[in-house]
Formats: sequence, structure tokens, C-alpha cells
Amino acid sequence: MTEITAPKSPVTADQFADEIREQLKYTQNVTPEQATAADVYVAASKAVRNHLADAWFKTQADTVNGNTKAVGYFSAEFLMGKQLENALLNAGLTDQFDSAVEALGFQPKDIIDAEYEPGLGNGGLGRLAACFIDSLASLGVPAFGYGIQYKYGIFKQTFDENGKQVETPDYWLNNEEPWGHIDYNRDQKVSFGGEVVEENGKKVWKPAWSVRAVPVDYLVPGYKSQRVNTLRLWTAKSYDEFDLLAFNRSEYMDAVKPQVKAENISKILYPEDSTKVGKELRLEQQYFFVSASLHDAIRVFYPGQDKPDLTTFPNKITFQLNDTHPVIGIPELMRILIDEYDYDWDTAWDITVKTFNYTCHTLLPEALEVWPASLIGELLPRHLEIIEKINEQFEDELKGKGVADETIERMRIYTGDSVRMAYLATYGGSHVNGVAALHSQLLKDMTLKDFSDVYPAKFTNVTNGVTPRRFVKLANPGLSDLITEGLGTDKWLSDLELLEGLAPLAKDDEFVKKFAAVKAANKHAFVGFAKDHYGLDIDENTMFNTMVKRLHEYKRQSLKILAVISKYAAIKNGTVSADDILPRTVFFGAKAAPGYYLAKMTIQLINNVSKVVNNDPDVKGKLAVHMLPNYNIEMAQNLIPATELDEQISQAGKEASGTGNMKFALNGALTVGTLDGANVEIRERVGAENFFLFGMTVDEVEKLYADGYDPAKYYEADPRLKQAIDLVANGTFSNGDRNAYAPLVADWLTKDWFMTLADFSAYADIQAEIEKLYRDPLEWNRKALLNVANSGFFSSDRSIEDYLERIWHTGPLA
Ligand code: NBY
Repeated sequence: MTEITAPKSPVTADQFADEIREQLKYTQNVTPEQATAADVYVAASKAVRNHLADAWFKTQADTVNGNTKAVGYFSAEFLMGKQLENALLNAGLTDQFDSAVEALGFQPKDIIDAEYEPGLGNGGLGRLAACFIDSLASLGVPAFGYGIQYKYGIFKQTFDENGKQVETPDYWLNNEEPWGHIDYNRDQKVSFGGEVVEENGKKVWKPAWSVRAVPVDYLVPGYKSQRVNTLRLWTAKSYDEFDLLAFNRSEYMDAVKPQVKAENISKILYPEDSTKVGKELRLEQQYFFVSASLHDAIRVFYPGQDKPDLTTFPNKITFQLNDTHPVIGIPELMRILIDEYDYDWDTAWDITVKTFNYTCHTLLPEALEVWPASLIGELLPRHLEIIEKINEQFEDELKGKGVADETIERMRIYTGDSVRMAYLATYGGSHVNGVAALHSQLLKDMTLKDFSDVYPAKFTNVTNGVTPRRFVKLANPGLSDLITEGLGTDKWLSDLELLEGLAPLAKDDEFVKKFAAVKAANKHAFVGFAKDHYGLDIDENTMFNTMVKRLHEYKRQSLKILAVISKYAAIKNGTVSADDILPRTVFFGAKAAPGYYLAKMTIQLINNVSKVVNNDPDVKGKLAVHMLPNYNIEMAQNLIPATELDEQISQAGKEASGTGNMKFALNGALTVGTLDGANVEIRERVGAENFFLFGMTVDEVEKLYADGYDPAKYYEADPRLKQAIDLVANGTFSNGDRNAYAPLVADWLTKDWFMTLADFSAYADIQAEIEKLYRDPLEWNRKALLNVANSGFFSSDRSIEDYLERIWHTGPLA
């Protein structure tokens, strides 16, 4: 038995410098004189990793040997952001690192910046998974993140000379990646295709091909918890590297074909699409990581046992399904239990339902995954049989409960043609949750109403949260220091509701001025960042107004850009006098799915509005617009702390939660927003007087749909709106080409499904209120400070505590 020791005791800066030198020498094989920032980054990362190793081993041992149920967070995406700075913080080595790299002749920031950001997620859902595993470790809860180590993450976004989005592959592993450890000795076999035969009265799956799933382990250090959990991302390898027969015939391409096919599985992250793609490769990915992870969990919790008692499995670990992407895990666990471990159906079902829970992240019914039965049948024939049987059992159960036939028809998991993954997840797990109070309510009232009527006890809410370590402490050190000064402690970093203690300081003008100075410094820093990264010249004496998130019609970047155009027109026309103009810089950041036509056209429009506005001497110093390329975690960490006004302007009832909204409030931005997602709860907490609310409510939206929505009416009714749309239509932002945005204009005027036009007037009107407040810096900052003070609820630590209590029924290791 190896001795499990407590985490390594902290080192001095000198000792840490020596550890870095050792890594440079023995793993980087360079002298300190030869070392570049990239070398020092790798060396320092490995040195930090070594510091975490003992705590990692101890956490693993306690996880397996203890009596605390673990959490398995199944997610196709983990959008982690850069690792080094966070690892240093959580290992308590930040100061030692700073001194050590300076002793080596480097600036700490250059070393931190040398890391290449992995983009293994699309947006909010992937980032939420990253925040959650951070909080699990920080709370000392034993947990595994399970996902895929894609070779290519989300595409890199640039813009061409016409302002169109250009996607380039992001091969993030081109650079040495010191964090992941590939563990060839803990691999799993994942099989596909073939047929199901009967042998001795038992169903036997004879797959046609298999891939080797190899885990790559990432350490997930908790903040001040002495715990280090594991993020296990699977990579696909081929079993038959060489088809020797083919190779001997010199048919080299044929020889590597199976390898290419197998390794394709973990090659690329699907860039979330507006239209459901239903691609075979995506189902292969989903099954690949879920099957490997389930087998891995059995290996971890029943080491060396051929015939483990898996009826205890739900006491060992509970799996959270992050959206429908890993839901194939439900029939897979059934198959494992029945086919591999000989359990009867009922026992297997009991174990399975107890083990899984499902989080839904959408309200758009079209965004719930539905797989063609033919595809599942081809790829996973045994699973299709199991799904059919689950559906049979389900329909019987519903009949037994007296559910009407037409309701049963609507609820079917398996329709004969297709399989509805959200329904499978709801029936096949213990709990279903939405991600904000309003969202969870709407799930019960609309999207999953039939299910909530029959299984009300399964439904619950867990409002999202964000980790204050990355999004306050690391992103905004100036504010962090001020908070610590104001509260007299830094305990708020693990107990964010302590921020409430800042509320009385909002009455203290001196403190509010210090708060304002932090924001000004962050703006100044962002001006430097934007100059370095994008070559932009930004006027820091303007209001910084930001809208960053994926580009989607429902999020309504269109509403923002139309308001910007309208403002531009007003300045040009002289409708507003020069004295009345509040200088603003508007920042957008957004990636559009490569196949999402209107979203990509909206990006093009924003870029071209930017070109026209920023080059027009008439509005210089009054209005500037920037579409920043390739919005990612790094940009978020720089831009959010510098932002004064945040845009959360989705159509009510469409944004499940939002998490950017929380990051902005915690960093002292005021929000202009609709009553949607978590905006509702943010406004409740920070106070209606500290939030710029506008627009229709969910009920008003529903009523307008029901009454028949005609966007053209709104176009005619508000001259500001009419003028803005006319400018887009008449070629002002396309060198006179009236066709450039014709599809977008036609959509606005005839369809406008997300009611941008209907909310325009309210949105334009509230700008006056916003600008009036901004002209009173002390009052503005008082309100911004109250946003910080009252947003402690939106820590992902609190979200995890809610999951522990409402869904997982477990807690920290002893
Ligand atoms: O999840 C987002 C929601 O839109 C946002 O309101 C919420 O705050 C956040 C966390 O709960 N959803 C999201 O980010 N979804 C995706 O990224 C996504 C990714 C892949 C697919 C669908 C959606 N897919 O179909 O594969």
C-alpha cells in the first residue's frame, strides 16, 4: 500500500523557481537561458501539477473507499479556459510563481498568456460544466467530469474583408499541453454496428467494429479545499493500426482507413447548429464517451471484481446528464447490467433510474434531440431494442395511471421512426431540472408539461451559477482587492453571499469612488488588450456597452444593432444635439454556427455598421461599434470587468438562464434586459431600481403569437425603427448594394419570429433612462456596486449545493 499523504506543503518562491528549473532541464530539455515563455509555461504547469498530485491521489482514494456518493458529470462539452493561473490560485502558489518567473527573467503575465486556450465547448452549456466541476472540487465533493477530448475545438473565428465570418479549424493540441495525462492502461473498448442474435435464450450483440477509448485525465483542483477531482476526457484510438494484408499490397491509404474512421470519433466538436443535424458521427461521439465512462465508473468503484454487486452502484455514484447529448447512457447502462452482468430487466431498470438525472438547457422544442430510429438501429442495434422495451414499459405504466391515449401518443419515447432523447431522459432518470426558476417553470408548463403532469416529483429547478474564482478573482483582481478591503476578509471567494456585506458601503461615497476607479482601471486595461489583440483604438472616456454570447435569433443581437443604427441616424440627422449625446463604445462578440445563415448575416451586418460608423467623422467621439473576433473565455475575462452596461435582451421565454448575465453583475456592470432566464432572479436580488428592464413578458409574447404577430405594423409605427431598417435595406452598410441584407430585412418585416420589432420601441426608450443615470457617475456606480453586493447567490458553489440537496443527495468527503 502506498502511503496516502496530505497535500504537499507550500514552497517558497526560491524552491518553486528550482522546481521550474528542474522541469526545464529534465522535461523541456532547455537551459534557463534558452527557455522561451512557452517553455516556462510548460515547466511551471508541470511543477504546479506535481504539487497537486498528492491531494489528487488522496481524493481518489477517499472517493473509492469512503461512504460519500460521488457525482459523475456527463457532458459533451467542458469549456475550461486557460488552466495555469487557476491551478496556481487553487494550489496557493500564485505569489511563489510570480517571484519565481521573475527570478528566471520573465513577466508572470507573459507566462500565463503563453497558454493556448482549449475550446472544447460551444458556449454557456460547456462553460457551465467547467464552473460546476470547479465548484464540486472547491466544496470537497468527490466528482468526475466525463467528456471528450476533441482534437479540434470550436472553430476559430475571423472576418473577411466583407465582414463575413470565416471559420478555421482550431487544432489546439499543436502546442505542448501539460495538463492532460493520457492513460493508455485504463482504456475501454467501445463497439458499434453489427447485429443482435439469440444464444441460449439470451440476446447477444455481435458488433461490427470497435474503437479504443483512452482516457486523458485533467486535475480539477478545488479552491482551499485540499481536494483535487478528475476530469476524464476520452480520446478515440484505432485497434487495427495496420491492416497488414492491405499494407503488404502497398495500399497504404486503405491500410490507414480503419484508423482514420476510429479516430474521427473524437476529432471535432460539433459547432452547435440551428438545425438539428442528426449526424451519425455525433451519435457515435455521444455513445463513445458515455459507454467508456460508465465502464470506467464500474472499474473505479469495484476494482478487480468480476462479479460486482451493482445494485450498490447508485450508492457509489450519481450521473448528471448535461442536456440530451449523453442520454444514450440510459440504455447503455441497461445493456451493461443485463448483457454484461446478467441482471434481470427490473433490477437493471431500478439501478438505472436511480443513477441518472437530467438537466435541460433549452425551451425551444426543436432543440431537443431526436434521433432517427434507423440510425440508432444501424449503429447500436441492441440499444434500439432496449429503447423499444423501455417505451413499452413506459406506455404500460402510463395506461396504468389512467393517462389518456392521445397524451400517451404525444409522450412516446420511441415513435417507431424516431427516439426522443429528452423524454427518454425524463423517464429513465430520477430528476429533471431546468437552469433558472422561470425556465424550470416553463419546462413544467410547456416543453415537458405532459411529463410534469404524470411525474411532478421528478421536476425541480437549479439556477445556474458561475465560479467566482475565475470570473471575479482572476478576471478582476482590482475589484477582488476592493471587495476584500470592504469586507475585511477574502472568505467571500468560497462563500459568495458574503458580498452582501458590501451593500452598506454603497452609501459611502468614498468607497463608491474607489469602486468607480477600479472600473476605470479595467477599462484602461481593456483598451490596451484591444490594441494588442485587435489593433483597435478605443476611447476609454466612453460608456463601455457589451453584448457577448453565441449568435442566435432568439438572443436578438438584431435588436441591439438596430438600436445602434437608429442612434447613428439620429446623430447624423441632427435629431439629437451634440450636448445630448452620451459617448458610447458598443462591443459585440459572437460566433455563429457555420450553417446558420441569418446568424452569419447578422455578424456581417454588425461588422459593416462598425465600418461605416467608426469611419464617419460626424459621429467620432460619440459612437463606436466593434465586433470583436473569436469571443472566448480569455476575452470574457478581459472584457466583462471593463463593461459598464451589459445586454441581456433575449425574447422572454427563450433564454433558459444565461450565465454571462451573472458574470457581468458580479463585475459591477448594470444590465439592460428582458424578463427572461436568470435575468428575473438577478433583478429580484439586485433590486428593480438597479436593473434596466424593458420588453414583453412571456405571457405577452404568447398572447401576441396567439393574436397573430405582424412585424410590419411595428416598422410603420416607430419612425426610429423604420429609419434603421431602411438604412440596412438601402445599402448604407453595403456600399449601396440593396441586396446584401435582403434576406435579413425580409425576415424582420414578414416573420420576425422572436419579435425584435415588437420590443424595439421599449428598448430604444429605455436608453434615455440609462444615459441619464450614466451622467451621474456616483449614482451609476452606487447601483453597480449594489449589483455586486447582491449577486452572491449566482456562485456556482450555490448551484452545486442546490444539486446536492435536491438531486444528488450527497455531500463533501469527510
Ligand atoms: O446553456 C445554454 C443556454 O442557452 C443558456 O441559457 C444557459 O445559461 C446555458 C447553461 O445552462 N445552452 C447552450 O449553451 N447550448 C449549447 O451550447 C448547445 C450545444 C450543443 C447542442 C445544443 C446546444 N447540440 O445540439 O449539440
